[in-house]
Amino acid sequence: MTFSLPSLPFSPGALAARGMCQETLELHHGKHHQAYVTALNGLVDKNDVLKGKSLEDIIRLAHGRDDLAPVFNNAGQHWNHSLFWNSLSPEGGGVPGSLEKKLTADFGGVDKFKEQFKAAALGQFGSGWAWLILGTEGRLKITKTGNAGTPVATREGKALLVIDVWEHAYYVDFRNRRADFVDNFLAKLANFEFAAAQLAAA
Ligand code: MN3
Repeated sequence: MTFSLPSLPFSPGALAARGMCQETLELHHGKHHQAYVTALNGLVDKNDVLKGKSLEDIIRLAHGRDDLAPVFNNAGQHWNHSLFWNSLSPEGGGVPGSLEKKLTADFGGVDKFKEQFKAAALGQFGSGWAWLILGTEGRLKITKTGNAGTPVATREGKALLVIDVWEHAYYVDFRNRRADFVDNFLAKLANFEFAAAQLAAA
């Protein structure tokens, strides 16, 4: 199987008025994400065991194996970024009623969810990701992963929403201010409609 860069679900300039400029998206999607896809294809092409396998199977197979660390890193980054683009919206920030109800049941309210999500995003030392996940026991939870870490590898549930906290995600728009980037994401960019749809489909 050859992997390819998914199209953005919006035009690259569509988020500029909401705190993520076109340059950020052109670099992040067109250069960073494309580089992970290109590297992954090159690695899979040389490995008969991985050839033809799904992205999820490749991630799980490579997880924890030193000899397949480059495979894991590029496959994880491809999967994580593909979810991240869907976690952004030009109409982001609004929480639909169905998701609000579940966030209230599992976190005590939307604001409490946002506080915990922000704490995870800021508490991730160095590069990584913060996640809203539907756990296997049916409760929502927040996790964080370093570098290319992904809940696909650990099978800890279904990822509903993710924020990329690698510096390349926010340096053009917010410089070193990760907290402002996370606040802006939650207020203006987060595609809670997508998260609600993921939840409904689970
Ligand atoms: Mn990134």
